[in-house]
Amino acid sequence: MSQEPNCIFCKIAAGQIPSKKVFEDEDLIVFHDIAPWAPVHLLIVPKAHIVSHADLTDAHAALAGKMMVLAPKLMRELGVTGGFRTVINTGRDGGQEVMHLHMHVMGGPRPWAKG
Ligand code: DGP
Repeated sequence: MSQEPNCIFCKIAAGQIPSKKVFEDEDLIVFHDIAPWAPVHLLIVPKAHIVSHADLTDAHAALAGKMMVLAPKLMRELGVTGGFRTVINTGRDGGQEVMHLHMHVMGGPRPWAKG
């Protein structure tokens, strides 16, 4: 599993930095965003250090599919019944701040703080 020593999400995936974790398996870790925009705001993060959505290749198709399928499952488990938003910010112009691929999954009753 490729890791970057200075990457905050690699450190969270390795358990070196605490997080409010809701799911983990061999490929993915999911935790609550530290600065939530919505009542439930999760980050679905591959454990491997992939910089952004723009770095995905055909070899990542199963991993990307797993992220997609996990989002509604976790929202259901967390009691989000009214719908949710998924966002992947990509690169500087896409508003990406943490350079380790992650999918935001946001739900819960509106209004939200942003968005
Ligand atoms: P983005 O702009 O898409 O790169 O979003 C990065 C998100 O990561 C942002 O909503 C805040 C969140 N975040 C940054 N550092 C941490 C951290 O140490 N812990 C957690 N749980 N979330 C973090």
